[in-house]
Amino acid sequence: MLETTSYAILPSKVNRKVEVRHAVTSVNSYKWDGKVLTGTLSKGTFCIYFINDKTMRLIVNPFGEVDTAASIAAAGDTERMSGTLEENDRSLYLQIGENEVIIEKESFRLSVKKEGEVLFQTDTPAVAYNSEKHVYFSIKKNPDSPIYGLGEKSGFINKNGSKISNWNTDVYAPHNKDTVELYQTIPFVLMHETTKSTGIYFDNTFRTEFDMQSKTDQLTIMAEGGQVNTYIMLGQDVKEVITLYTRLTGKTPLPPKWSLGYHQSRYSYTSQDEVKDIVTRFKDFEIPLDCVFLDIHYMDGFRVFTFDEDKFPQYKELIKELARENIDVVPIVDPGIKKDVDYPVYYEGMKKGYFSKYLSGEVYYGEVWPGISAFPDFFNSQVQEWWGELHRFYTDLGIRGIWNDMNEPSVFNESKTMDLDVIHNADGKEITHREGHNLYGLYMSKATFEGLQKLLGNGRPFSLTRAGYAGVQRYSAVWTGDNRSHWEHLEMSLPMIMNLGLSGVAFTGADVGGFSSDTTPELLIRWTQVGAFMPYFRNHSVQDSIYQEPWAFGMETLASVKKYIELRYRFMPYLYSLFHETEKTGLPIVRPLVMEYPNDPETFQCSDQILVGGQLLVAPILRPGQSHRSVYLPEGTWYDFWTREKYEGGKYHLIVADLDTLPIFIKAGTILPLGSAVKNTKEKQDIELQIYHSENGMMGYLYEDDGYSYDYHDGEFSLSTFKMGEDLELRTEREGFYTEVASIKNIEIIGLNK
Ligand code: MIG
Repeated sequence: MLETTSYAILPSKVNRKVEVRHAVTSVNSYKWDGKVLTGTLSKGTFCIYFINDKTMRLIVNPFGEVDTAASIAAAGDTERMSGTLEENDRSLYLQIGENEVIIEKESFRLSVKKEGEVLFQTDTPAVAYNSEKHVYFSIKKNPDSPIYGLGEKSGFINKNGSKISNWNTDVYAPHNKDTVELYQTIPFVLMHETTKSTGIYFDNTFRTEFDMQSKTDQLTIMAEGGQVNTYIMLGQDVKEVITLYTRLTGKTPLPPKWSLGYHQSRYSYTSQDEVKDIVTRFKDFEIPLDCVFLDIHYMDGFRVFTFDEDKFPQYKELIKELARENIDVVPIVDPGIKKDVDYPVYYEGMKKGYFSKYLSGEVYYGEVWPGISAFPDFFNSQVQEWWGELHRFYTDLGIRGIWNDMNEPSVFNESKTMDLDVIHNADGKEITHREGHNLYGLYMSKATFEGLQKLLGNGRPFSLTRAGYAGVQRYSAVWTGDNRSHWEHLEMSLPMIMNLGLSGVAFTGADVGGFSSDTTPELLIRWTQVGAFMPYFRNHSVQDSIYQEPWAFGMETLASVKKYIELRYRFMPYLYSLFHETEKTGLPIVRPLVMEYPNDPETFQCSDQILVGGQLLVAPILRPGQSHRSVYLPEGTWYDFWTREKYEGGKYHLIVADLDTLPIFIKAGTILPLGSAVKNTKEKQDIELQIYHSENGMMGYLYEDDGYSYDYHDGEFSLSTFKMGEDLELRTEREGFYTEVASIKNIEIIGLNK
């Protein structure tokens, strides 16, 4: 209690601990098999190989043999490239592809060069450890260059100069710059310079810390256990590093189209009547809607895979009825299983030994919503299958999407989570919770997504998760947890979403309107404007807060909120096409400016503007009472989406944006496919092509398929490429067999002769 007052900083409380680190040096022996270099050091062992021309794996285990198995996250670690090895008194020289790796034998300092240029360099000592078996890996960094990544973190986009740790944590307290441990762990950073980008993926699931603060020219990564296990990606720019990183950890699969529509949620809509009422209002006000969420109150005593039949007596009919109106229902599913022998999920889980246990074999119990609960050991593939199959309860009702919460896992106790000495059984490999904690959410997402895939047959599932680890994008969309209805949190959501995207997680969003604390009409409008261009778009708020559905603040606010929900649907063809691109390339939907303009230092720290895909720039108002803001438009020509005014890039502009206006700019040369007004994504849209004139030619894409099935894997898609040159003739090339393509109803060239 007192710790939250000035008592926390009493002089007598300062306790400067001197930490002793031991360096790992000298290559004592080595073995080269033509692809993999292994060897012994002053303490422990090391291993180096390349999985492709631009990705090197370096493992150092100061305590014994290196573990070379690829983790669940690093699923793309399958190849080993061949090379040659040379040696002199001082160093080992590995030539692999175009890379020269130089390992100084005495210090174990390592660098990678290409055509004489240093691409990567460790510091000395490169590796160290301490008496608690923490391991340290130090590399050189440029004091002035930005560092991105680390997934879901608070603060601005550039992390250089800060110290950031990773331990999946449920944080209800207001998130701020110091709240670095949130729900996700993605131990990956991208160090960017105008001439090159380097990705460092530290694939160690223990609690980790990235220290980019203590020394201006050094990045030290610490893990509280395990080994130094890094993948170093040598890219020429940001895009290439993300491509390499998502080749390793996986890409975001194309989601069902309905999951890209507008979703309405609240903790909680507590009865079937309330759910119906919400949907009726959307209809009455003619606001597009794709999905309503059911938070924990739908359940019988917070038992997952049940309904409260007092509050939802006709839940089966309810879901069917909404399905007929093309509205999906997504229920929440938490991992905690109520300790109650009359509850079949608990009974079965106990009988089969599927809950997480201590070494003694005793089940771990922790308190969450349902009271004392047990926690499935998702690390085990039998448990994953069992869990997946349990979802038949939902899919039989017609449900096609699941929301996973509390999967850090969050427990109501002092440590906020499971005991660290619980042992998870990853198919025979036993790991402590201390090591596996950050993976719990990832494995739950895997179980959920793969279970739904089986149950839905040929349908694409939607899964949304709060906790995760690197690679989570393969299974789930991510929302950024319990933000608040604070302007600062609206502002922070931009760099947070951009850094998630730079860390491979493309399908993301923050609770629109803010989750806890009370929103205001103005904040709701501005937040809906931003939400409309986020990969995932859901309005959600906490139980005792003011209601924040689009109509909650009267007709004027409603009109503005509705305008932006409608705009989301107008941009749906562009967005869906982008998701298709993401599945292929791994590149995010929402991008920082630096991704498209890597040579322009003006973009390096831009936290308050986003690019949606490569051509659309959104510069929202993020402060109350403001109707003007400065907007940086990178090189080239840009058009204001609303006024169609032309702007020269490479400089700042003062833009006027009253409460009803979100500044949106389209790059000259873009062919933008927009869709006609619809009630939701299940209705077919007509297409309008807006062609933003450029003397250098114009181009755009439109990806279409049935929006739901996997038939597109078998060619049932249509990818149209539109091109226009000086003759102003529109040429269309089409790939794929999908025939029910939308009709193009209108083509307009913007900016001609202006
Ligand atoms: O706060 O299920 O982040 O979205 O509404 C406790 C209730 C648990 C946290 C989630 C929030 C959700 C809430 N949950």
